[in-house]
Amino acid sequence: MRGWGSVTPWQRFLLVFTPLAVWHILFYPIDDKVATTINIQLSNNSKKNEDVVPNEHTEPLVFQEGQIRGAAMMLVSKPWTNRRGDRQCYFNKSMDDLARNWFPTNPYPIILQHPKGWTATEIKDIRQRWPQLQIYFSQPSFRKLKPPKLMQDDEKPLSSLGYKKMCAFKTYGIKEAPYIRTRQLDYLFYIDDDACVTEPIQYDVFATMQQHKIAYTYKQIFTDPENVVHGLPDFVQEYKRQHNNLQPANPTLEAFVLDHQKDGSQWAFSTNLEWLDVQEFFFRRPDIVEFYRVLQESGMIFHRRWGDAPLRFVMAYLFFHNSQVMRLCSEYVHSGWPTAVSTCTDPQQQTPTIQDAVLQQLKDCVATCN
Ligand SMILES: Nc1nc2c(ncn2[C@@H]2O[C@H](COP(=O)(O)OP(=O)(O)OP(=O)(O)O)[C@@H](O)[C@H]2O)c(=O)[nH]1
Ligand SMILES: [Mg+2]
Repeated sequence: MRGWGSVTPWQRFLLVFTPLAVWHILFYPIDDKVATTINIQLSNNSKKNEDVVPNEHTEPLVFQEGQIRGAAMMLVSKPWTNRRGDRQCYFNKSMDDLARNWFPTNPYPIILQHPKGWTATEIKDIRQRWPQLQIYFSQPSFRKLKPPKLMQDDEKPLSSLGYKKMCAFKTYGIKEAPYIRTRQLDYLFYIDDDACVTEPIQYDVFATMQQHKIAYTYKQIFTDPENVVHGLPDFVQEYKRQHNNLQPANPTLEAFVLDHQKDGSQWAFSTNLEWLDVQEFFFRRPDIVEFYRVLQESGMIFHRRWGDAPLRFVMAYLFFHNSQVMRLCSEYVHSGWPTAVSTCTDPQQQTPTIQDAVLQQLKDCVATCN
């Protein structure tokens, strides 16, 4: 056996570096790198090196007899105890508001997601803090959301890869998320960890959606600027052309949008708070599945940072007719944005708008909404 003294510097480097490289490849998954880029780390609250509870642990959802199979779902940044930047709404407040303003009339499970999973300590601490909520924990994988090899914005990325993956996840990747992939849900309330329901919702939103056959519910719209929707209008026209001159399900809304385009910006739903009919969006509609396929193939979420927000808007007029998209009237707050004020005219019932909800809102605010 040779002693350390007889080893060349190059061999010494290999001896140290090889085990490190092997460890890195085996135990440092891609999503961790992505999460690190936006400062998503294991909670400071959990013990160092504490193992996350394995993904397979995901508990089956429990519903009461006859209850609609719906749930709220949130992609959480860690440490969960910290405010992200100077956001007026952040995870702890968002959960407090869910407990106060959503859960009493909408007693559905709340699924917290993180691509790195959750430790037993985090699960215990969060459940202890909101004992009145039915909280589940899951670990969605972003691995299948592969970016193209060379992205068009490579020289000056429009966003971090983590953010773009999040956009792809929210647009079509949710289909593969725990609980959705296994078809345990018919309705989904998706809420970001920096969105807060600040006014009580007095009725069962999923039941209303079911009753009126609503596919999508939203509260707010805004315009996304040209640099992050570059090519989207052409993509939509080309998509229609290549799909037997597809006629939009809501031609009036499409026509209004085309007539009021400004500076290349695009209308978008504030998807930090949205309700979806899961079967419609991900399983029942071959035309929508085809749209996701072509979108994914184009790689444009990665090339030009198209967000789920303008994409959902395009989907609203391509695939849903004018009474399938409902607008909630209750107030909510997102991040550091101005409050999306209450538009409820009947505070007791808080009646949502169903007929031509988007068109009505657009007509009211075409000059001022941003
Ligand atoms: N896994 C993962 N989640 C992310 C990433 N970036 C954001 N998220 C989550 O995705 C949601 C939206 O992120 P935000 O940073 O609020 O994005 P935004 O709402 O477009 O931007 P703001 O206007 O700054 O709030 C939040 O629930 C975040 O926790 C990421 O890189 N990886
Ligand atoms: Mg946000």
